[in-house]
Amino acid sequence: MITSLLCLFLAVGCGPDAKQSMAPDLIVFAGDAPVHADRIELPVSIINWGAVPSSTTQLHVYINERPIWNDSTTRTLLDAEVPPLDPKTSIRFEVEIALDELEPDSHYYLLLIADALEDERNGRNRDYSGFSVDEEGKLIMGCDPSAPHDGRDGATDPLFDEQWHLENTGQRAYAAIRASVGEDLRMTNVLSSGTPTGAGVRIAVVDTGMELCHPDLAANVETDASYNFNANDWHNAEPAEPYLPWATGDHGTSVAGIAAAAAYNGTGGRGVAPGAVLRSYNMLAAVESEGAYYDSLGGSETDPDSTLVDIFNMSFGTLPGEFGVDPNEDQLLRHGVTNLRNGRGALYVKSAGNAFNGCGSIRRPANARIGCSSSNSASSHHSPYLIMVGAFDAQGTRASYSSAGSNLWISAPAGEFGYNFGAIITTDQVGSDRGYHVIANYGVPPDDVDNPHGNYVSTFTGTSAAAPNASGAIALMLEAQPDLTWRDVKYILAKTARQIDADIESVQYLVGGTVYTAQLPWIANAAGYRFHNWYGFGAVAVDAALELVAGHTPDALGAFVEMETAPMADVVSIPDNDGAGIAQTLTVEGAADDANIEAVTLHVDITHPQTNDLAIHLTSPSGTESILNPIFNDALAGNADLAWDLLSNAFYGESPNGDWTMQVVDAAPEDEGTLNEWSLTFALGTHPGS
Ligand SMILES: [Ca+2]
Ligand SMILES: [Ca+2]
Ligand SMILES: [Ca+2]
Repeated sequence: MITSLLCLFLAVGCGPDAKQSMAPDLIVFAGDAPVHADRIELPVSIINWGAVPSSTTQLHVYINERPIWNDSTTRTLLDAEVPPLDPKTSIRFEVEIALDELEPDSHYYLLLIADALEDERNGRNRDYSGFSVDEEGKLIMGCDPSAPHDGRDGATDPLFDEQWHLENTGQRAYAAIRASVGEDLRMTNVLSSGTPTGAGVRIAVVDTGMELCHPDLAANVETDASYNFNANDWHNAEPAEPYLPWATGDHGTSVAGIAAAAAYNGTGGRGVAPGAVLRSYNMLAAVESEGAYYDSLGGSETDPDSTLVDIFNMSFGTLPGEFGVDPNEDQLLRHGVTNLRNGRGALYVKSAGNAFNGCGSIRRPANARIGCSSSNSASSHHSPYLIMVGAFDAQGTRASYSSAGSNLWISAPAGEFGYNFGAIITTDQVGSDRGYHVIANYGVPPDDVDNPHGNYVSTFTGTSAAAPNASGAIALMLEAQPDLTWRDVKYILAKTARQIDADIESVQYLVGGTVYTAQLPWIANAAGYRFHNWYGFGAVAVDAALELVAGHTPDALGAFVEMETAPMADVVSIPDNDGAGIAQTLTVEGAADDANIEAVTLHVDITHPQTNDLAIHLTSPSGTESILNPIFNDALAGNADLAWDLLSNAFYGESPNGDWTMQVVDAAPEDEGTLNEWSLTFALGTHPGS
């Protein structure tokens, strides 16, 4: 069950204090209105997702001239009291507004206020992008295809010079501090030759929505391929038009531009793969998120047909605390890598998470150095079918928020927050009065010479921004060689990744008088792959990846074999506050002599009153060590029993045969527990030249 709340991996964290959760408490949506000679009748739908406590709560819908966040002078054109609305119910009613109140070529906002909800900035009481009135007086909902464009020289992208993530020249990217030259996607050859562009490769942006008519996206949007899961709930919404009604940013519109905004068209910047084919599934805004999850990720052949997708961009996470394998989700992803792309397998590209700094409970000094919640601690994040993407900044080191974990595959640029240090410049909701910049007072202004209509932002960040950079890079690879399997793509990304931040030091503490290593430096495993829990195999290096694609025979990694060991089931005490911990060895035999590890999953069962005091290390027969769970992992706070699956990519390419050692360390005094059982599952192939 995907019962946990999905949340966006934008700059804000994914957790109890998250300011951007998937579901606002209330959603309001305006439909197409009949226009009379003197007035319009605007249908308004409101859905109470269940957080607004009772039908006695007073709701008001306002139509304002401007969003309220930064403009207290906005004029209210209409104030309508809404009939009582119980949780989990929706209502539709009509408001009338006189045409002589509205000005042509203007945009109007719906504001929903519930008297029981106080904070207007937390997404409860908030603005929604209501409607525009064009010059002829016609009402336009959502993205306006007739909105003015930049009209610049079509051979250029005016914001490209500031897009450090594509070509880092030490620019400021509208922030205070310059970027560090060369810390980018290393795609100089692609930029100078103009190819490949990702042409013909289909990317699904599984997200909040997408403005299909955005001037830097429209050319790449596949007609009638997108899907609005709320078409039945949002009156008059088109099924193939998944735009988001709120005015203060559409996460999916910004994610889409990073992967595949158009190039050489005289507007905005450009995407990594400016010729890729885009579609949007607004799963994160769906009222029924569980069905939408499967339908969005390759599990549906109609309404929508997601089986046609090559790359699923998943810039979202589940809230930490889902530790077991979800059999349905496992089956969905397995179906996708087995059957889609004519059996070559779809690519599932997922954000690692933004929880490095976000300790929801106790924050210990170690958390500042090794992170708060591990990326390994969320449902599905241990799936070998995913490509988990961490974030680096314009200085070429880990972005401050980027969750660490042995489950990471690769890192991609995403930056910081765009104030002191640069973030990502990408597409924003069309118009200077809609989008992320409405509530941010820094970054590229919505009237800048290179952003004259406010269609772009320079403050988009989080591992949400890293994933679409990787998706774009994969689109380039798939155009260059459409026969690559999903495993070929992972192999090439790992093989060509660029080591960044090479001098990270290990982190050691005295635990009960023993020196305990809580974080490793970069390691090189026995197959020659470098790995670090902050970056996976390193930063995506596009030119190098394309060079290897050119010399790589597709489907050359041998049969994909999954092999599970018998469990080690001796119940043993975990020594309290002891840096040596308890270690057990499990002997693996029977894999082919030439078998290469593609992933290792540890299933572990532990009983302990404070599982977040525990670290879990795994060492391969070749002597490669990986920390699968760091000490003081905030995601475990409050869990006394762990039946957990943890993925490590650190052993990629090694042989599985031999003695595997697992170590469990309890790093805090008091509270003692037992290790009950563990086993390993291997994904195996046979790699070229090994
Ligand atoms: Ca452009
Ligand atoms: Ca905007
Ligand atoms: Ca203890």
